[in-house]
Amino acid sequence: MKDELLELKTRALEELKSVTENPQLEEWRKRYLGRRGHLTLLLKRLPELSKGERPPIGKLANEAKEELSREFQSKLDSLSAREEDESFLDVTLPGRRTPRGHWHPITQTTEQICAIFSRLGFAVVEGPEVELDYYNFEALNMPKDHPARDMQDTFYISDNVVLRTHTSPMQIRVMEKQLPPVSIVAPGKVYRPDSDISHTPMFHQVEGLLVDKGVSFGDLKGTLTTFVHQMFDPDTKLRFRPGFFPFTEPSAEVDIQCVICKGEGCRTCSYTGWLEILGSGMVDPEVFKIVGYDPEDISGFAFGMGVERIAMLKSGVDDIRLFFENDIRFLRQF
Ligand code: 2NM
Repeated sequence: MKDELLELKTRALEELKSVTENPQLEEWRKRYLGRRGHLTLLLKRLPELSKGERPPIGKLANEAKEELSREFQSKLDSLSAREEDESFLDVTLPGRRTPRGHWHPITQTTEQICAIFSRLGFAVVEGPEVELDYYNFEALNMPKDHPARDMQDTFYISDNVVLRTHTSPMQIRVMEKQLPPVSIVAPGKVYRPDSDISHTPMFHQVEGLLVDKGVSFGDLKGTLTTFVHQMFDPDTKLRFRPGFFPFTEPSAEVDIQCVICKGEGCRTCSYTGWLEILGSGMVDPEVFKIVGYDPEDISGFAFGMGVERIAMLKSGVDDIRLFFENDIRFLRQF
């Protein structure tokens, strides 16, 4: 039994040398030191020995068990130390990148529009979304009984307070405070109670105003042509069509050659080759009188555009609602 014991110990220590992983080590422990392990079973056979043999073999067996347990523990320590080393000191791991966000595509488009007008000398002004009926309608030549009020539905907060339906109230606020020359653009959220495939109850606009001595319709055309050429392809064709707004006379709708088919005719432009992107006109003398400007002395032009529509045309997105669902997989693409 003594030879058996020594041989067992040698074999166990030899096998332990080749153990490199924790599960393998656990297998080894079970095989030799477990309840049904080789060494345990051998110890159980001690009573078979004669009285004289039992003490020296017993001692030898206990020493073997202690040695194997010690070696097991030191292997366990070295394996877990190696694991820690690897997780704390592996200098070949790539660095952790800080996740980077970006502005919402509508914010990006708003900034692009405003940047173009900034370079043309326009100041960017912002104001309240909850607005007095006076600034949203009355001062823009739309008194309470005016049929033009039906042109767009309105969210009313109270009799005299509304959610602004356009950003033009800002232009009235600026003209009230400041004498000509005035050149401003007003970006921001506007609200109208429509909701279907092509309308959301909140959307974004940029409206602009330029007032000075001798401002002409030619200045309007030149400014908006420059804008379109900077926002879209520099040789995009434009078309000025007669239109109507209560606050401008004359008024013009601005079409651009379809950005998808370049005027050939496609689904986006309803096979007309043209897309409407702006409303504009010479400011009505009535509006100037309301803010205390003398229409005999100065003149001006104004314009307004929907930011979502421009963002859709520039990016090829065909459903406005995607901008408001905030699905990160959609937004990440901008
Ligand atoms: C538009 C179209 C035409 C406009 C007019 C004014 C103001 F205050 F000067 F009278 N602000 N914005 C205007 C003119 C807006 O949006 C389609």
